[in-house]
Amino acid sequence: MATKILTEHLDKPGIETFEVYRKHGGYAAVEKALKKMSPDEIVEEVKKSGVRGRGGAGFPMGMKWSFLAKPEGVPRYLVCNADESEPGTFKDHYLMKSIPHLLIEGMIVSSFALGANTSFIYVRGELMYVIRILEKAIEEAKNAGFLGKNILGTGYDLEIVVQPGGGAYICGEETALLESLEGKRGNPRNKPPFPAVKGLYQSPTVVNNVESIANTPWIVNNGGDEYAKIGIGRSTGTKLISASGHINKPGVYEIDLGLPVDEFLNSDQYLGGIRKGHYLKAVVAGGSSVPILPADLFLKTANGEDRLMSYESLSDGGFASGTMLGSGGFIAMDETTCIVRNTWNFSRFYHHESCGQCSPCREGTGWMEKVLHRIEHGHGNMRDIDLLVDVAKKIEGNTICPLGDAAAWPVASAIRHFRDEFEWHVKNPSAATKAGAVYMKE
Ligand code: L3W
Ligand code: SF4
Repeated sequence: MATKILTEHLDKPGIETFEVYRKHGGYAAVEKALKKMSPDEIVEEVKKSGVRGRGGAGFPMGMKWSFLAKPEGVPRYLVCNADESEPGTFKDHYLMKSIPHLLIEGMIVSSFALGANTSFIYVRGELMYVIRILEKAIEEAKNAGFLGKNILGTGYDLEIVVQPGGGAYICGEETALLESLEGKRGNPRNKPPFPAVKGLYQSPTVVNNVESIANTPWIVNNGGDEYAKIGIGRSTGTKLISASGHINKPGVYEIDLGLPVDEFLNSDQYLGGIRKGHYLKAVVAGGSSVPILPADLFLKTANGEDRLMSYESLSDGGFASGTMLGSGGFIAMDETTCIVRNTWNFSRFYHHESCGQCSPCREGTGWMEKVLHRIEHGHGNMRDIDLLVDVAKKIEGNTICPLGDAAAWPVASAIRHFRDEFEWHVKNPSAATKAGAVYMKE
């Protein structure tokens, strides 16, 4: 039986309103945290839960909180990263529009734990209607005494500000987001210093993803130990997965971490299998930034074990035969997918979204896009395939922010696992450029 931490009440009519959310136990965590717990006790519960950042990096949330510097007289900030722009990822959007008070409740509990009196939710600018939903939820919470001055008579003050982003993918990178929040161009900063030491306005700041923060009310209500019982190993709790592609039941699913990928893909409770008459060719499990895997390697690890939906199992085998859970943007591709075209498409995205600060990313993403374009359009040669591998290698690990790696990995992994398809494009330019033409392995 799947655990429902974030989605339990989504089927309740009117759950987006304060009244209905409260009727179903909402804001109990705020009462408990502010009246019965100290900030350090909340941090301790989050540490015990083992919950890891749900935005893509999977960094332990409690550890990040405990890194927050606390210099005397300097304000601290909590910033919620709701700039969800990763191709294939749409779970934060779904959560915020369906149950906005869960995020607001999580923001209050987390801000209290971190000692923040002003907190921000930076929402991708295209989601204006979600911004209005969040602003309404904040107003309702304020009217009920859960936000503003002297919350529930405890002496704790908190304001939450919703800030629309400007539509740049790079502003989802935490330091670019902080620059943008300060009113500047969203260029990532060099790290260290990490935001926990010097973040917004050079003050200590925690940046957490929407889903991460939405887990905190449950952790406060039930305790970190209970949370840690869900999941597998160091992949504790549940995870929202945005599922798309050639599956029967696309959508957002809350799964217990550790669910076998075969069950997730093929059971009726989840994705319902690949569309009728087709079979799985490849999977991108964690958003476009993670390595692509062919179906056989996706279902079983290199050791022949069943692959699980967990941070560890998905990355088993490193980049030779593994991938990453990332942000949980699960894209299934059947045999009608052209891997070269798909890789070119991802490359186009990263080239367009590169901020241009560092040469390996600025130039490398452009070169990869150009070379992939010519292979896809029948003008490539065999040396181009190795050139792509070489450019990807030169980007990886040599840039200010992870966008460089995110651009390199899909290209490197596509060539590693589907080299014959790239070669087929070069050898058969007229066949490859025909509308709908796809390489079929003999
Ligand atoms: C204090 C230290 N803090 C690390 C903090 C750091 C950050 C977090 C993780 O990239 C990935 C990227 C995308 N003292 C610290 C410390 N921290 N050491 O921990 O840091 P990091 O550098 O591992 O990752 P990141 O920069 O947060 C995120 C991948 O996620 N991704 C992203 C997709 C985008 C979305 C979206 O649109 N919503 O999810 C998908 O795979 O490629 O690798 O907070 O400050 N010593
Ligand atoms: Fe900008 Fe790319 Fe460098 Fe990130 S890696 S700072 S996006 S140029």
